[in-house]
Amino acid sequence: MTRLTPDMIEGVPDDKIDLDSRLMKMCGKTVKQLALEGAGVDYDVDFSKVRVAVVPITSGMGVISGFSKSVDAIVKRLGMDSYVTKGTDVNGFQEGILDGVDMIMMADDAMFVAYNVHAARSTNNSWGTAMGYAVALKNAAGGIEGKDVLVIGAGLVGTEAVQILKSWGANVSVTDIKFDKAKALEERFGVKALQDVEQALSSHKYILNAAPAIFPGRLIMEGAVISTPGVPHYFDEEGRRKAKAIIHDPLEIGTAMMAVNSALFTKNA
Ligand code: 2YJ
Repeated sequence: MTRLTPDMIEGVPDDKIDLDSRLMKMCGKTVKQLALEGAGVDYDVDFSKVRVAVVPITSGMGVISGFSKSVDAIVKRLGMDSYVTKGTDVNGFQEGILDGVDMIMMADDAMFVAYNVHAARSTNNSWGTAMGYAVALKNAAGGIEGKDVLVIGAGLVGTEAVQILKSWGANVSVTDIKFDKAKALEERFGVKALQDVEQALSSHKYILNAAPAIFPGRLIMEGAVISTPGVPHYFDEEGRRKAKAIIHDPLEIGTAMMAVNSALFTKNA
């Protein structure tokens, strides 16, 4: 899993109007609307009574400057009542519990979770990212059932994305620079593993990229819709011109998806 750097999340969440207006243009929905759809809810939900503690975690490679503040801001934008705990790690967790919060969000180097205290259930960022970007792809593609979709990357996010897209009736192919990883998903989920990444790219209009990737413009299909949580990724001018939509943000879509899903475990809305 890629470790975010302060650079990547500087200014996250960006001006809300910016991400929401970009998403509106490409998908016809805001971040919150996409997250609600991903959680299986087709109406607006008032989250103002949901209290969230974001706990900075110092273990492993330590606190990423701006990370907790960004998560806090993203969750606030969904209308939740959120704050960053003063304490870190277990101390911060306990601070949230004693404050009576409904949800605790925290991340170390391997795992980022939204833990719903009442339901004793957590939503993790791999699923949140896969679902958030899959819903965005589905909306930008005008529906995904029966369409050929390429998932690039057979890691944690790619594995979740393959299952989600397949469950929506897409014809899913998966590719990975380590072909045996793609092959393993073929065997587990009955999707198609493709070895030639260039060939796979140039023959797909709908792509969910869950890996660091370079997208040479000559391989991008005219009108392609590329939903790409994977970082770093690079598109040249030709690729940007040919693609109908390139959906990306460093943190917000996956985080919003996790928070909304977790909140709905106990919200009888
Ligand atoms: O609390 C902190 O500031 C840090 N412990 C945050 C660590 C954030 N974790 C990562 O960057 C992970 N590699 C995964 C994040 C997944 C984002 N898609």
